[in-house]
Amino acid sequence: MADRNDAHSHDAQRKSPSASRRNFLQALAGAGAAISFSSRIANAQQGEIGYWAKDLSDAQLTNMFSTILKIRWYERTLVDKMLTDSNYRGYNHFYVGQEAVATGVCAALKNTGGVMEADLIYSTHRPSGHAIAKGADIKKMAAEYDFRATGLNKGYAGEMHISDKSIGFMGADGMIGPGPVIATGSAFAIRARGSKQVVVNFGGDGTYATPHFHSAMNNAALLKLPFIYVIENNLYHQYAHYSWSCPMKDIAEAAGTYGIPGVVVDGQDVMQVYNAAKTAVERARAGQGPTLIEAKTYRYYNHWGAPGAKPGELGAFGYDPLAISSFRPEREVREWMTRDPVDICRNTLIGWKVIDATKATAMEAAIKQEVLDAVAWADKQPFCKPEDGLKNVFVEGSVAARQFG
Ligand SMILES: Cc1ncc(C[n+]2csc(CCOP(=O)(O)OP(=O)(O)O)c2C)c(N)n1
Ligand SMILES: [Mg+2]
Repeated sequence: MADRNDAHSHDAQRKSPSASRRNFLQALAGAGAAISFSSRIANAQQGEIGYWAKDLSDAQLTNMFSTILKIRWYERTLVDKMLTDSNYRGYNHFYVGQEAVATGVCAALKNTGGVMEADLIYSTHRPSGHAIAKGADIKKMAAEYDFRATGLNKGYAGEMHISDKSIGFMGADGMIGPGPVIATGSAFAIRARGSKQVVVNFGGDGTYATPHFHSAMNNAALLKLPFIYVIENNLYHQYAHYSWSCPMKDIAEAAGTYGIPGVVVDGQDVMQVYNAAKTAVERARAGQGPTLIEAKTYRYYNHWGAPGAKPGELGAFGYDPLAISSFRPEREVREWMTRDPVDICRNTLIGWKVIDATKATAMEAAIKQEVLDAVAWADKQPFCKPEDGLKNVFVEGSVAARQFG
């Protein structure tokens, strides 16, 4: 595990931290370009990616690692809970393996100030990573996932509809498709209002096959909206390989159809994701319109819940009883696990001398404990009262009928 990033960390260990960080980024950008760009996308994006990560402070970089760890342990804790605690009422779609995508994107965004100031993100049916990276409170999330009255959304959202407007986390979405249309509507409102916010829509590879993807991209391009579509291509939608519904190797190629930049990044490497997201955010804030980012990534668990997983062990293998047959070989899961986003970020930061191995290990232990405490707190929270079920559905009080102002 420690040697996996030797190619990256080797240089870094011999030179000064800043020089090695630069070298690393150049090597990384070169490698990224080699695997990432095809046809006209290459012309649109090469040289535009920028080496933004080098401008981050040590504190910001450490924070990225902390976020990746928080997502990882929040979810691993809930995997174990689903396997061992029959009282747990949550049903979760785990994001483990994809942590670097949400973390890298949200590190490039403004995450405070509510809906009128923060950058906005629209999430999916696999929302934990997006919510945590945007800054949601994991205690309230854990309570919400178990439908407790003190949860982030008073226990009526669960995982599938969780949201937190105060940080610009506009919500999970159980429907595959419509999210980007709503998100481009937000981007249109932002442009009309003249604020400098940016809207990010996260979607899986499955969303490429929906009309909403193309409608959103077309309108965002036509209207030059401050909009970023992040496709998390984890190779499968439920139990179908993405090539069954997308004729191209890279979904990002679709950007060419709409005349906007499309970029492919290694979704296991938070720095690559951050670089691409930061470039897209700068472009959107400058009024130059949308970008499509495709992050190549992988989920370690099955589509839904914890079938095939064992308590205390990372990943789920073998048959998923919900699938008709084994939809992915065990060796594919294990191969992706050798490019783990936690390890890659950890090794990068150690190579850059931002943290050392002792600190990295201590951070992981502290975060694991923080998550265990959050889930223990959630377990003690009250359940929702049935008579409260119809509260918070409609606006209470008076609402003026008006078109403007
Ligand atoms: C409109 C609609 N059709 C079908 C489903 C059932 N469904 C839930 S998740 C999913 C696959 C999503 O795949 P992808 O977008 O690649 O995201 P991933 O699960 O891989 O993160 C499907 C088909 C749904 N939720 N909504
Ligand atoms: Mg997918």
